Amino acid sequence: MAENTLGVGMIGYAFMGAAHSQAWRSAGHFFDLPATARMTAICGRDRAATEGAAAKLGWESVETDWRALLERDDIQIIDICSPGDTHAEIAIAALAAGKHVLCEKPLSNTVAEAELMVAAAQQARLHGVRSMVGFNYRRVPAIALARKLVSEGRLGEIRHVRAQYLQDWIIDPQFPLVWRLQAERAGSGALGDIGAHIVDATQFIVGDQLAGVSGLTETFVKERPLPAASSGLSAGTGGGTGAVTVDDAALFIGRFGSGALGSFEATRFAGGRKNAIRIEVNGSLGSLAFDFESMNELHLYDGTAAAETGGFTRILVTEPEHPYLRAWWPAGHLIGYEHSFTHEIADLLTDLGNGTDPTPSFEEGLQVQQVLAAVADSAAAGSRWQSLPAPVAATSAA
Ligand code: SOE
Repeated sequence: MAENTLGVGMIGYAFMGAAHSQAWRSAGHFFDLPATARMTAICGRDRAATEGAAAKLGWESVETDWRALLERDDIQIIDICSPGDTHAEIAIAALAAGKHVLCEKPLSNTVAEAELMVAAAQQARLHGVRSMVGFNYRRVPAIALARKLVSEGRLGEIRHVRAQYLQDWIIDPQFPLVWRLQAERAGSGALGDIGAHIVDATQFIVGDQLAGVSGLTETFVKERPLPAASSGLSAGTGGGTGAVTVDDAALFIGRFGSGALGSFEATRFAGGRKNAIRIEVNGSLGSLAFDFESMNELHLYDGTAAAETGGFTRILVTEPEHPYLRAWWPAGHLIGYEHSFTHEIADLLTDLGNGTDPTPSFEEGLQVQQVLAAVADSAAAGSRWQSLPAPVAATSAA
């Protein structure tokens, strides 16, 4: 392979596998990167289906056992796009085998697993083997711009952080019991799947972590039809029903280290909301507001401006000065959801090419897992306040 070409082995070919494949295909064509990715192998349990995915998504070869990826000398990066119950075993083994790891969110299904993954990442880092968690919404330019404006003090002292992640794909009680609705596969429901995103994105924007939370969760539909065996659930399913073992919705409040107050809502039962991420931050000098359904816009309120002309300003985040945008189109030509993954892969390859550690780190993924667990514990204890431990700092290579 050419100088600084890194072979990628990806596990999984569903929604995230397709989103990552698009990013592996495109990142090097839009960003000048110090390392080049080669889409060497895609892995899935069913050979025929995986061969179809390889042809469709642009992968050179197929494996049906993820362990085979770790034994290949033509693979330097492992990209984990499989359900959360697989993350820890694969990531820990891949890091020990000297492979860099990109792991989809949430990092794992439990804090205990995440702690083992952090230990493996810290050990691997000593040998220049690096790791990253796939919180892609950090790489939406408007969210990256929001972080920049907060870090420059444009909002002053942060007082409120308000975030929602609203979906409605399982409102129908006849929607089958897919893996995301099974605790042993997904860990939790809306809380870990989409709540993780707003925890990470808001902490990223304000540059601060939650210090304590109180929450409540609900499972509105407690039994669902078992899906066909092809869904990946236990063989022979199909006909009959099974218990939903995760939350359908989670609401929680929190206090950040700075004293700012946070309110969060993650639900799959907001009828009519397909993938609505809404974030508003209020500070002593101003506010900002983001809505993923208008993902190329950021609304900024400058509290220091004259009242006569005051109010929220709509920033169209498509200028070359805006994060990532120089790689794309002239101002005003919008970008989409898939670009956040291209930015994620571009940043990963930049770090791997430069020998620096990608973010978010596994330590940041662990901290999100701790928040999720604290919300779940609070909900189980009748919404009792749960304090959070100080975040584990990402080690640098020795
Ligand atoms: C399902 O809720 C899902 O695919 C999440 O798993 C993704 O992380 C989110 O970006 C879109 O919705």
